Amino acid sequence: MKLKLALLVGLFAFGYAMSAAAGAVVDTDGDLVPDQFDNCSAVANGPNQGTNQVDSDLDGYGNRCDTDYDNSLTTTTADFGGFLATFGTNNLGETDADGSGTITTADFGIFLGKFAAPPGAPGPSGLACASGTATACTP
Ligand SMILES: [Ca+2]
Ligand SMILES: [Ca+2]
Ligand SMILES: [Ca+2]
Ligand SMILES: [Ca+2]
Repeated sequence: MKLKLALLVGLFAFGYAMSAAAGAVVDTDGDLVPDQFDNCSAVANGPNQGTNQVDSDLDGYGNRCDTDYDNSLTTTTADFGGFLATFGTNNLGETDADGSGTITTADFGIFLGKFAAPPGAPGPSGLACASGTATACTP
């Protein structure tokens, strides 16, 4: 009898541990958006940040981690040209990396971060449909 009880308690503990692991929500950047729904899974761009998942070119990578404006999968001087063309404007496109509504030196700092680390690929993104190309990502 005692053995059966111990076995039942053991199974319950095992089942509880497994269900807790299965329900675990991973949010690598701690921005309140779980990784599998986060279009910048390594950079905070959730509800408490101005960007909140904004992805102007719909490629599955949020503006906050996508400085590849021409969708070449690298961040180059060609992308810098795209940035310069909008600098100082109220363009609400993808060069507005921080979602402030104006293209400023803060956005340039984010651009430089990617540019200085070749290839400066967009992402990472937790969305399965993220392509980094002109193909729209519809989760
Ligand atoms: Ca997140
Ligand atoms: Ca994020
Ligand atoms: Ca994007
Ligand atoms: Ca590019």
